[in-house]
Amino acid sequence: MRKLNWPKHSILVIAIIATWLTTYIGYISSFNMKIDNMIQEFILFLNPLSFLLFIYGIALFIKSMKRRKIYILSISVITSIIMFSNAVFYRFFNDFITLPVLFQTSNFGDLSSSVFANIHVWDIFFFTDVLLIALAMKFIPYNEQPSNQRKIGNKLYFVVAATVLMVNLGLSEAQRPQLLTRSFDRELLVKNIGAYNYHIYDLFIQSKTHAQRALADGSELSEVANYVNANYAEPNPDMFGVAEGKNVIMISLESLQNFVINNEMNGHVITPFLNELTKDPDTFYFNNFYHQTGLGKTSDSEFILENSLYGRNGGAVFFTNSGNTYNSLSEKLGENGYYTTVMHANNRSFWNRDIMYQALKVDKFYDVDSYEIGEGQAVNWGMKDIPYFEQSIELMKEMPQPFSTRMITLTNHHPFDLDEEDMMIPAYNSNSKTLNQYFQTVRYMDESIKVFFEDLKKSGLYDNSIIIMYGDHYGISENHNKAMGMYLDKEITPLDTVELQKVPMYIHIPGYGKGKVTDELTGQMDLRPTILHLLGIDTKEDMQMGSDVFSPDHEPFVIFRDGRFVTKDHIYTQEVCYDIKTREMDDSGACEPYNERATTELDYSDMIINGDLLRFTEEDKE
Ligand code: GP9
Ligand code: MN
Repeated sequence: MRKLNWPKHSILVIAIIATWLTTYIGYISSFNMKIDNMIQEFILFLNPLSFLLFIYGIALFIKSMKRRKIYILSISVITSIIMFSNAVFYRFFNDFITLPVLFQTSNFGDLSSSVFANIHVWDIFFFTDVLLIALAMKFIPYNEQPSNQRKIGNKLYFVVAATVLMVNLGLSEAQRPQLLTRSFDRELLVKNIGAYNYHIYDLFIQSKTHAQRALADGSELSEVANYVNANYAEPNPDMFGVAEGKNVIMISLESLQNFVINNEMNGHVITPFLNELTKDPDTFYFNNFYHQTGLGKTSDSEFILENSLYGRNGGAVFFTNSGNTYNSLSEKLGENGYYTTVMHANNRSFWNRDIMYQALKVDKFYDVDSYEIGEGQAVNWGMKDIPYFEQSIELMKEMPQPFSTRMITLTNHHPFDLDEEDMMIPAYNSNSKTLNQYFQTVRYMDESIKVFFEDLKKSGLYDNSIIIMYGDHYGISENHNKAMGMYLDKEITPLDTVELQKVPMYIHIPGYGKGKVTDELTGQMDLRPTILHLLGIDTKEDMQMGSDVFSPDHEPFVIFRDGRFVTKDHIYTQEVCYDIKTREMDDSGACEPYNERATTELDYSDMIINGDLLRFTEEDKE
């Protein structure tokens, strides 16, 4: 055979290309990732490259040729194993591997046997790169002559690698803003930053959590418990148990803010059904109710409802602390004979729900696979709310009773796109397309709730259920203040911005007859104790930070995740205390005691979560 003169570093280049292509072909053949456009397709193709350039690039620093070859080959084996294990895992769980699942295997039943059942012969494909690299090593001489140019070459190499990473991140950020800070979905992460970078990211998040947990011990719990006990509000005897034994339907109203209720837009009623409901004798409507979510958005609202604890400051607690022990609303309902469920027609891994719901002891998660999305039944983020509600009722009929279900709506989500046939009112006419369309999707959501109530009555489940509905978080951010100001006919101040965080909350008890509109100041943290008390379930021993809104001792005080707060008379924002009535600054020190309490409460909540302190109460129980 004629001896070819292979260029320097041929083996390295072959290794990078072989693993890159194997990974990419692996992506498209073994994972069912939704790609919406050409840019996303390109990102998917590009995303393994930056990691591979870096990791294989380390070989350039290894002087011995033999070791260098061993290193390159080992990397190809490791990357192949990573892709192979993810593919097998995906067949079973429709999700990518995250570290907590490796430690939580008991939750998955007999994982090992299902793993074997999910290995296919053609999975050998994931090792194609290893084979190619081994062949290359056999036939191509890797003879690098030492030269002065080497250092410059190495530098240039890593500049290229960094550039590829930047281009990759730039494109991803444009497609999915806040991807890394919010880390909302494993599939999105893999699609954008690639499987390998995702695992590094996951390792980083999980080890941070792990370290904080390791440092905690049970002694901190008693300090928190003292605070919680001191703030416990006895249930109102008139309300305790009014809905005992009934099914509980909790509806998360996506991005619904309170300003649309009982309001019009250019002469069009925005929420006719929800407006009627405010006057309904079976309904309590809370018009002074705040969301308390942070970066975790919907998932934070779920977390707050389940635990009456705050989400985390710098990320989504659904991702960072899904391995914790909780004493969730679902767990508590389960202990009281309820079949507990969540219904949401989205990808199960979104917000890490599939993993977090196990920690929250939700019996069953009806995700997108439980629904049939027919032609024209999806828009924007996925299944439209009306068919979603219709199909959910059918699923509910099959549930053992009493059941609890948390229903998470989706259509009224940024960017508030809607099909023409679902637009029941025209768009608004401000400079913000987001706000303009918002009114239309809110109107659609209102219709979907009306349909839900009607169908629930037809199903026969209505009389034996209570329905709690609440907005999960804001829909219109401060970026749209100008348009919002035009709609509300005033300039939006920081004080208004706080008040715009009000979301509607309804408690509907069929046959109750004594409902009313109430302006009691309350927030999502109060939902858990309120609901449990309505069902006649005691919460005195629970580590929760909110209090029953019907209790005579309920304190009107709402703390935001970022430290802003609202009291009966004051709002504290941007480190300024405002008088709500006069709308002026109040420097009499009226906010100070509350400020201290707000900091303490947020700190205690963080302590519980970061230290996984509730695991110590579990130990007590045993
Ligand atoms: C997705 C839905 C929306 O499943 O809950 O999440 P959000 O972006 O509102 O947090
Ligand atoms: Mn949401």
